[in-house]
Amino acid sequence: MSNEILNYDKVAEASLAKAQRDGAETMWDRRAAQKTQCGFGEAGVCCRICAMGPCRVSPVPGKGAERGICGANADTIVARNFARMVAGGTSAHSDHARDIVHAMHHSSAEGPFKIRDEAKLRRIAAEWEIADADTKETYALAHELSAMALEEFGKPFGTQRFLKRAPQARQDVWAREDIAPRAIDMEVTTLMHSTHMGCAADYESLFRRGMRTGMSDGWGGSMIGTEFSDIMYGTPTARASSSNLGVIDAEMVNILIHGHDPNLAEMVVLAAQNPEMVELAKAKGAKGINIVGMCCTGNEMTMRHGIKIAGNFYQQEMCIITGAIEAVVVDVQCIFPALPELAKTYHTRFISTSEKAKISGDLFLKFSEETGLDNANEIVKLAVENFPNRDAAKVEIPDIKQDTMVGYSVEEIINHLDAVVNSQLEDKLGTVKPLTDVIYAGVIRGAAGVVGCNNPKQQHDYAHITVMEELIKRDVICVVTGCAAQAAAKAGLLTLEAKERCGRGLLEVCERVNIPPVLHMGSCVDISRILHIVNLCADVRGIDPALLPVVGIAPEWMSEKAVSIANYVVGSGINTYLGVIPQVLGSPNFTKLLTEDCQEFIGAHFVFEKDPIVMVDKIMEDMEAKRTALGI
Ligand code: BF8
Ligand code: SF4
Repeated sequence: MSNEILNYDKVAEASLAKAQRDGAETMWDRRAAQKTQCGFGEAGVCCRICAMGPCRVSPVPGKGAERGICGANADTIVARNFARMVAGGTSAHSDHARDIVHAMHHSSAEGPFKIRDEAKLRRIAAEWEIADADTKETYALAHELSAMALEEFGKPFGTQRFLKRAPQARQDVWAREDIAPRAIDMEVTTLMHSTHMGCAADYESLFRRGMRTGMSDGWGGSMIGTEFSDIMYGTPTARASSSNLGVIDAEMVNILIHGHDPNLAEMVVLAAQNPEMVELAKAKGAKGINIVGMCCTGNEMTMRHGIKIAGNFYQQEMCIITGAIEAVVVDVQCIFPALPELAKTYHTRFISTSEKAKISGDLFLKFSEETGLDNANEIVKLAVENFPNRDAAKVEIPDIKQDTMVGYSVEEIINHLDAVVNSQLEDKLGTVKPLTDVIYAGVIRGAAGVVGCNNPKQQHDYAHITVMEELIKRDVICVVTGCAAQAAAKAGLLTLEAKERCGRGLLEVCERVNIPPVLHMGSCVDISRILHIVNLCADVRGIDPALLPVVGIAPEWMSEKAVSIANYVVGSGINTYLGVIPQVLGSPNFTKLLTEDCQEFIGAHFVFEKDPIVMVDKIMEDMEAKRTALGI
């Protein structure tokens, strides 16, 4: 086991030492067992798309086989593999969104699935041009809107409805380059078809089709996921929470909710508030029920309820290793298949709930929109009844937690801006103009969206935190989602006090607007919130977002979803910096297309840079060049 990679993390070392004592296997043992990773796979030049293969071509031109059996060269193979990652990522985000829309379809005044933000329901309905959006009965409108949203996945004609949120200049680029996404399922299907054996072989064409598919994620699935979750469960507002493994409470029944989809988690939180359940917990010797969150489910629940954040992606095993988790409840995505086996080392029950992500080894309890609250009640009861089985000798919870502020939706950021600029006026301005004013005035130099996962190719959280700390020092405001947001929470960057770690300009903005310099905007589907606010800023200024000094950054990404995100962020005109190099270097042509050539036709490009300090230097150059071009 290599601990070198974990030196930066304050909890990992003790946690992994405990794992060894308990005889529990972790990702670090499995990583060591992998030995050296495959160089062909790393370069993206291994193809197993048909059964004549697998074929692997040389990652170094002129050395070894240059073509697979069918004649596909490195450019085609790399481009196809990359495109298939986009298809995987887009389908994950979008299928999650579909589940949210289904839940809205089942919403009613009597049932557990309710409309919590009626104003937003009416706003989106009006945006989608539903007649009488302001007067229709709430649930009739919700059902009409959800039926329309389901069509966004499979409609035979037209493009995604939310594209109109972008300024005309950006919409023109999409039309010209044919990357305005059609129905989401259609984009994924077309891309899987194009990457089938014997279909597209032109690497640039594959890139463009991949980008259009990614766009159907950002402007389709993810945006629908965000907006419809807000309508159903409430638009997030700023609130306090706490983060890191220390939020697990030795005296309570601890339930870890992990995954992505708020449907399940919302019901579990509701069930845990049931006084009967709390009484049962007390009867079993606990002080109560403590729900803690992990990964994007954690983000969804902290944004809306202040649920404590147990940690990010790497910490899923460490939570169980504390010996104090009664149940791990999961839905979809980013869940290690190793968890049920690890749970057996302790008393922990592992409960998977989605047929899309059935993980064998312990209990599968199917969650559905029809029976959601009953399912959640069963899960919470099972956890509570498991409390007496805890082995006190195996309980060791790191005494590390950090206060944090979360919940900065676009609406909440605008509320904060309004509170400062407009304190003298009766009417709210309701615009992001003050934000663009401070950027144009140079008080802050630009804005960065820092997002994505953990990856053992980077030290845990080191790249995230270094990038954020360096940016705020240089007066760049950061917005964060996903596991990057949880890294920021643990490092104390999501606090009002973090202003002391900023440059003078950003410090002043934080003081006046009463915000942290790093703003928690939610889960990974909520990168759509970042897209939205950037486009509102561009709109206010009447320009293409590609001209603004803003960047996207994924310092430690690992998932296919991240590849999809990078594609739609670049497609939206925002340069995107990746701290883990994608598996494309086996094709210098494709690499050049991503890092240089696509600038010509999309107005943005990818940057690969492993060193977070060098990355920030590059970002500052990028932002200053944009400022100069804007004449600001
Ligand atoms: O969607 S950041 S490890 S949890 S993929 Fe997964 Fe990555 Fe975390 Fe959320 Ni996003
Ligand atoms: Fe080999 Fe071509 Fe089949 Fe890929 S598609 S496995 S390169 S024969």
